[in-house]
Amino acid sequence: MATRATPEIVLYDLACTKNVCFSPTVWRIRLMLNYKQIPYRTIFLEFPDIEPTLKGLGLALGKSASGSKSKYTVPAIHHVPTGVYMMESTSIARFLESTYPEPPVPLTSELGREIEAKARAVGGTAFRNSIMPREIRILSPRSQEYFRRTREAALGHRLEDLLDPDQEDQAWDAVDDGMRAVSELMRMHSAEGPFVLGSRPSFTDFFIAGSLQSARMVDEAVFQRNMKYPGYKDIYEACLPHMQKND
Ligand SMILES: N[C@@H](CCC(=O)N[C@@H](CS)C(=O)NCC(=O)O)C(=O)O
Repeated sequence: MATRATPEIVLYDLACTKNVCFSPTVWRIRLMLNYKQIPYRTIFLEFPDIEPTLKGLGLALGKSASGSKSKYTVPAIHHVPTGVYMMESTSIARFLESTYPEPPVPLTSELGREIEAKARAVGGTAFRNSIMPREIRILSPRSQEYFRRTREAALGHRLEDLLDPDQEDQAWDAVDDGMRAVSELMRMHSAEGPFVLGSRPSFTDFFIAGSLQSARMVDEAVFQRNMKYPGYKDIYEACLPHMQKND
């Protein structure tokens, strides 16, 4: 095993003015790297530099899960010992699990799939609508221009339109029952430990903790909206030791 001083992985992440990881998808991979203690270093890319940089590394686009053409995104990794370059968090997670099997991180489980699907369906829109208009505040001017142009084209309105305090409170109130139900699902094995499957983390825990940590890096109040649900809180706090390296 190489020492910590010899990175085996180069992790391509998203740049922000705080110089920390704030991407939920990159956090999932970072949590795996930290938990498995795989030595790595990070290269932060500005939004408009992601495509040219990853193209320059020879990465090719495939089809996304929905069948549409995918786009260049982070996380991406370079596995130094084998010279492998890879994009897409699920492919990267599979590669890390097979290359570094100890300690194991179960990538899927029936309960995990249910939690991920329900968390996305219940809280996804409120979460995204609270994060997106605040995320732009921690971007550089170049990334801000890219982010505003691409996100406002997709939304069909200005980012700031999402910041109406009453509408935002109403959106979170409307998902309260659903969030409680997902939180209870997360606590199904709480007698054995804080994680979805009990005493040890799985990729679902990293999905949850990664999203919460990314929210925290963007806006503490949005993060706290989630932390009032015990299942989310337990998983986040149990993952904290594996979120110390964030740059
Ligand atoms: N399917 C991708 C999604 C990753 C993703 O959406 N990454 C965002 C950052 S959180 C990105 O790189 N966006 C680039 C862009 O919007 O141009 C994965 O799971 O790896």
